[in-house]
Amino acid sequence: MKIGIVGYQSSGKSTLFAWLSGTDADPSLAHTGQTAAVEVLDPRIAQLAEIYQPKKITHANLQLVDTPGLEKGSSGNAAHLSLIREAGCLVHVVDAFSGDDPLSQLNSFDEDLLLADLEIVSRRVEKLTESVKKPRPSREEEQAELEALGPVLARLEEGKPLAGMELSPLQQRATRSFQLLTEKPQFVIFNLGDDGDIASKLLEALGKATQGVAFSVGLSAELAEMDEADREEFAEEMGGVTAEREPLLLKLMQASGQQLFFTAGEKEVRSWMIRHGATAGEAAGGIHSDLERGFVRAETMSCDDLFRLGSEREIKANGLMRREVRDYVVQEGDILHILAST
Ligand SMILES: Nc1nc2c(ncn2[C@@H]2O[C@H](COP(=O)(O)OP(=O)(O)OP(=O)(O)O)[C@@H](O)[C@H]2O)c(=O)[nH]1
Ligand SMILES: [Mg+2]
Repeated sequence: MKIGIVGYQSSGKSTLFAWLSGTDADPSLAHTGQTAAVEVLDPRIAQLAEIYQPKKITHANLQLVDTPGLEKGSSGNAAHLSLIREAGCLVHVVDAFSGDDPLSQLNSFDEDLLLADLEIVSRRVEKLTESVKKPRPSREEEQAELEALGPVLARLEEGKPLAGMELSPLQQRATRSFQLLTEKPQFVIFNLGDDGDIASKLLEALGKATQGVAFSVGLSAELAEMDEADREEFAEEMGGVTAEREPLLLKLMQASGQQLFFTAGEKEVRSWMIRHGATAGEAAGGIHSDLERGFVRAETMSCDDLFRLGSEREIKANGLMRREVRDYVVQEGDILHILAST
């Protein structure tokens, strides 16, 4: 899944992208967006490595996309919005360093996204309304689509994002190809200047429904470049406005509705990313399509149990190695060993 770094112009998106991915944002890709795969380093990998002493360690990747900034006051550049549409989750970088009110920027950006969705849905509804008047074989289908889109349109007209709305299967089908922006999970980063005092006020204003953090992207990136000795001193001097890369990546992963599971053996210890609610069969498919096709069972234990007991042998002795079937819903932190017939 792609995580789109979005926001108004000059809010610090490319600075965030460069810091998190370790690659400089390429200015020649400013209009098309730039993608990087970023390793998510979960601390449990080191614990697993200690137990299994593997030959190889591999980390799951997060796909980050640096998108061009939207222009304030314009209703959104269609080409830029279409790039954002491809992302499964939006990380909204808000300028909280220049003196421009961050909360009104946040609201107006959300409004821009909402208006873009509203335009798409209302255009489709208008088209269907005309179309169902004509006696055509597709009429019944179009009537059903029109009825499905009614409540979606009404919600957008009320100014509410689709993210909190329970969509019926028919509504999901009717909206899927639109890749609506307000349906995507959002994570907010208030990009602070060197003053951290406003952080708590900003985060409070976000409310419970939206996750977010407040720190200085620029200073965090600078800090990452320093050697260890200077780093601590600088971080202290900056009064806690900097953030650490690894925990932030884990937060972004969680916000995007994904989680980690692990595979562990003498050959390799590895983390994998799958969506919340995914089954053991899907997890197997993420590793290799052959494993999904020939899936027999998933021998499963949890990291917590393993770290507590110290070895797989102890896990088995305590009856904590489970045999799960294809439909088993994978839990965050599961260690899976997939058995498949080939
Ligand atoms: N004071 C301060 N300035 C920042 C910070 N982050 C970015 N900037 C400045 O904001 C300007 C834009 O930064 P970028 O990261 O290129 O912003 P962007 O969001 O990618 O901009 P566009 O791609 O043009 O939309 C640069 O001049 C940065 O130096 C920050 O944390 N603090
Ligand atoms: Mg940029």
